[in-house]
Amino acid sequence: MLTRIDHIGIACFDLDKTVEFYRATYGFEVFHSEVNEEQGVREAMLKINDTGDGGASYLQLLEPTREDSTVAKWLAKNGEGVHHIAFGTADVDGDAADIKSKGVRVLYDEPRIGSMGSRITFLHPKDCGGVLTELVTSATTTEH
Ligand code: CMX
Ligand code: CO
Repeated sequence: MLTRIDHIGIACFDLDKTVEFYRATYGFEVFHSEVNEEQGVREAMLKINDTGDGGASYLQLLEPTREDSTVAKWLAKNGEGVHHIAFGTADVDGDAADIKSKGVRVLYDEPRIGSMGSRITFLHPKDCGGVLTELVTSATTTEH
């Protein structure tokens, strides 16, 4: 069951500059940052609020680390902006299988590693009304 907005993914050319915009404008601080080589991103997670399922909602600011990454390709085509949304679930495997059975393309056969050791998969934007949609099970067990 999808129980929260886990994050909104925002693509940018300059992560440090974008982090500073969110700090100066809204007062949001970086909760966590990392490089995910598999996804080809350097990212900062800004925690906005805790959620009723024991998880939290974040903004995920994304800067590409290489030209052939999905985010670099998207930025070249669209410029900076909202890249994807992510729903949180305690069971990414079960929810992905359930959604796949409804005819929506799930991009990975098995969930991969996302922010903060979470397990993630994606739904094809062409099957989701133009919205690239991620499913996330966080590494923390508090939501179970
Ligand atoms: N949102 C909405 N539509 C998108 C999109 C996005 N983020 N990215 C691509 N599309 C659309 C394109 O506009 C294009 O549509 P048209 O054919 O109408 O022009 C179509 O999808 C195909 O796009 P493409 O540029 O040819 O890109 P690819 O098919 O090579 O890749 C996708 C698209 C979704 C398969 C790829 O972006 C992907 O695998 N995404 C999942 C991984 C990811 O995004 N990782 C970064 C974030 C990591 C994290 O959140 O932790
Ligand atoms: Co994401």
